[in-house]
Amino acid sequence: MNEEEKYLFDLRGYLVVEDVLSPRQLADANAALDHHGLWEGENKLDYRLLKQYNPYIANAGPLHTTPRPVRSLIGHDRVLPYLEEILGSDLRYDEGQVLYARKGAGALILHNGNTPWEYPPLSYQVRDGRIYGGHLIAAFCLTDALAEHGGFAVVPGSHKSAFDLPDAFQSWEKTGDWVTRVPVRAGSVVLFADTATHGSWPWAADFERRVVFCRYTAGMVQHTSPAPVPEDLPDGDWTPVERRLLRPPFAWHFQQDADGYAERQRTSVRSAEGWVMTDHSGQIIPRADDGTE
Ligand SMILES: O=C(O)CCC(=O)C(=O)O
Repeated sequence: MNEEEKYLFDLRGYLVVEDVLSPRQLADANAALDHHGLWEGENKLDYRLLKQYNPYIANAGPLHTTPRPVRSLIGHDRVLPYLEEILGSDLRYDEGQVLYARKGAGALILHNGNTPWEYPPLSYQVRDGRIYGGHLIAAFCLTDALAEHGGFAVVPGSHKSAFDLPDAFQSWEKTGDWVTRVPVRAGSVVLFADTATHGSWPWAADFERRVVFCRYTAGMVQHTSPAPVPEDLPDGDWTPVERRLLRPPFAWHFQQDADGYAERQRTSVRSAEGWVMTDHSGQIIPRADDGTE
């Protein structure tokens, strides 16, 4: 994340990263999502979880059990550096799904915000010049969503708001310039802090809207249950980075076996050698050598 991106992300709670997907990646991902049958009441792509609020919008997943190349977005190398910077390099993938919407899909209520401060490990914080995003969402836009089409809605700055979102704003009963449209071209990613108040504008375009949502947390945090693991898709052909991203949450791992006691720290997605034994002897208070115990 360069200086300008960091400034904007901190200021607004979201950032648009353009042209993340190559034309090939975009075409392949869209081809894999065609012929889903959802508008005809079918589930031709065999999604295991389907959340269909109404006949015009569906959330399908879980993402990590879908076929490639859609599932490959979880560890996309253009997005990982942003995630690592904000969540730490031991981050984990927490949950994800494909959003399909067609004309007629109404607004999704505005939700979340810094207040009430319900989940400290998931909240947005800045300490010593570093952003700690808590719960970060990468929305891979597989179709355009320009201002006239609708799509992602956000209240910029609300990831730091000190007061509750008023009910009439949440329900869209009252709207105004506090809620923003975020026009995006297909292939871009909207990266946003889950604590930023967000929702959807009604979908007004004649073409189908498609977004792949990948949600991440710091390595010791879990937002959604059950935690996704590689075993959910035994023939998943997971890459080493994906396996690390799909590791259940923890910070430290204690183990006693024939080789003795080992204490391991969660490793970064960049560690080629796998788990690394961390020497914590510095934490043990040495015995005084004056004869006293
Ligand atoms: O339509 C969007 O992009 C936002 C969807 C959303 O708010 C959500 O999935 O929680």
